[in-house]
Amino acid sequence: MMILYSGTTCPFSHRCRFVLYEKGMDFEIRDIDLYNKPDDISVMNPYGQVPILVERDLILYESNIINEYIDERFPHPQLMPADPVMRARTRLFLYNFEKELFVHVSVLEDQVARADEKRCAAARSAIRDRLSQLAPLLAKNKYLLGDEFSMLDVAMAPLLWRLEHYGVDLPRTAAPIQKYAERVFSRPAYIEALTPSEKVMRR
Ligand SMILES: N[C@@H](CCC(=O)N[C@@H](CS)C(=O)NCC(=O)O)C(=O)O
Repeated sequence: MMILYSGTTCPFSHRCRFVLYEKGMDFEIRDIDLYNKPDDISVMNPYGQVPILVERDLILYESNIINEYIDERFPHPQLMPADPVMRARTRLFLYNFEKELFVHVSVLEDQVARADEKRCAAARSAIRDRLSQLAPLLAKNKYLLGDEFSMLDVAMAPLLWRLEHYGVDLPRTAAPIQKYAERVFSRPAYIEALTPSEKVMRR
């Protein structure tokens, strides 16, 4: 059985919980207190971070790597596109999201960095600008890749859920993003994957 070491408010762990529930297989989630990390976290992940996935002698970290493994191990419903060209494009998008959005999310999540108001303000404004660029795409498409829900939606959802919590206000022109977010948030697996601390992040 797969075991996921997860932070109850961690957006990256949230991605992996979302995929586990989408797949509907047997797994165990172990909540990790990030203010008092057990020693074995740094043994399993040299960067000392969650999420971590353990399955027998396989230990994985990095949310997108974990999610691709779960997707290949349990192919239904398939979250990475079947076509190699689309798969490659999806990986590139995932990479862009990390470089252009989640690098700023990490500032807002980091216990030291988030005490620096200037850094946080810069992170909020970068998130707002980059997300707003997705509005025209989401005005046309049901999901980030088109009609089908995919790994890109999984990767993005935890950030959209936390916008208010992070103090990021989207401009009015970003209404298609809010509509898209509600579509993803209404998925049964999304609701099941939320921890009690995440449930109260949004009114
Ligand atoms: N790039 C990593 C980021 C993981 C991450 O930043 N995890 C944070 C919690 S949200 C963490 O474990 N922080 C504890 C620490 O760095 O000591 C991923 O996608 O899995």
